[in-house]
Amino acid sequence: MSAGIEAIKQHEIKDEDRERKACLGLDPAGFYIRHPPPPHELTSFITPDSQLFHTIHMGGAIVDLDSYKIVVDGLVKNPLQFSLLELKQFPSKTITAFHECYGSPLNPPTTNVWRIGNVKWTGVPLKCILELAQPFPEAKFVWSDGLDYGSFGGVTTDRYQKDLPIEKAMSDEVLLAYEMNGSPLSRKRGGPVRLIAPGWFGTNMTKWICRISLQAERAGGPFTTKFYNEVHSSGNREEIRPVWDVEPNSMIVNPADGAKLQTNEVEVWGWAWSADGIVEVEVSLDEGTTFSNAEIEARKEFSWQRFQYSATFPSGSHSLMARATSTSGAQQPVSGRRNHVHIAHFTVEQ
Ligand SMILES: Nc1nc2c(c(=O)[nH]1)N[C@H]1C(S)=C(S)[C@@H](COP(=O)(O)O)O[C@H]1N2
Ligand SMILES: [Mo]
Repeated sequence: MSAGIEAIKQHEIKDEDRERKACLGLDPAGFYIRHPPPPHELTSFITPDSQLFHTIHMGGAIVDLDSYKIVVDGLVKNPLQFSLLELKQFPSKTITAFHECYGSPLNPPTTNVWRIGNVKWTGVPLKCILELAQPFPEAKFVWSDGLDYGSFGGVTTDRYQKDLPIEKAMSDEVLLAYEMNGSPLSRKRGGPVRLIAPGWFGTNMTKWICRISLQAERAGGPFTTKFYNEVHSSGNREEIRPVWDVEPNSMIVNPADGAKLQTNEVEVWGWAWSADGIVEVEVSLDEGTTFSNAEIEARKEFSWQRFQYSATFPSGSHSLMARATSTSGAQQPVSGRRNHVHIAHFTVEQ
């Protein structure tokens, strides 16, 4: 262990948190965001690691593989723990899923950030592990702890901690993943193991996961209370909505915003996604007065879906809008929310 890492590892670990001893320290870079490339560069169905955004709040955990284990406890009949090698003994599953960051919880976004990609995760369904642990009926939430700790937004915490309602945790798609796009998870991606909750925002997918705890209530740490809750007002009622499932969203890949085209025949295409899948994408060439249906590909597991609209455009400037509707009927708003429609301007110079 380098002297630098030792210096950073200052916090005390209590005996009941023994699994946290596998954390050798945090990446000294601390808070880390890597922004995605502009939409017109995200041309590949599977986003390579080099193009995928990153969000790390307090610093990436440096993990000692020899002592690394995941503990399962709380409201379970059969508490257990396992190493990475033991986890790999369970049947694995690979799921293609879009991966989206909500944006900063300090200043919840009202404009679209398109921090999005689409990747393949491989790991063990969390359900297999929970079935072994046998949750009591009172267990309503599954808390997940990461090995990272520190300060974010003026709050100090001894762990990154999130929660999933038991119904989502027991779904077939939630994984304890150890690979992304066929390669072992890198340290920055949360290796050796992270939680994956396809269809839900990235914030729920705890990296460097070291504890899974079944509980009757939502988790009480800052990342589930102070951060990552949206307040919706309807009439004089205020409703708190955790940042969980992803609302319909879409992105125009072609033509690029600002493109100057030498042809009238344009294949408009892009990606659309939501927790429950997209059933319709419409395209508007008159700023939302009239819409035409685009063709849309079926979703593969929890992937994003390609839409396409081919048309002949006259010479001159054009404004192009795409709007997605999800299975539940929810539709992207034109403005005001983080999932508002994408507009690309382009010119036909032919
Ligand atoms: N332990 C831990 N897990 C975490 C985070 C974190 O800071 N610490 N960031 C979350 C957020 S907000 C997002 S969007 C995703 C980003 O995952 P990626 O950087 O591997 O793409 O990880 C989530 N899991
Ligand atoms: Mo995020």
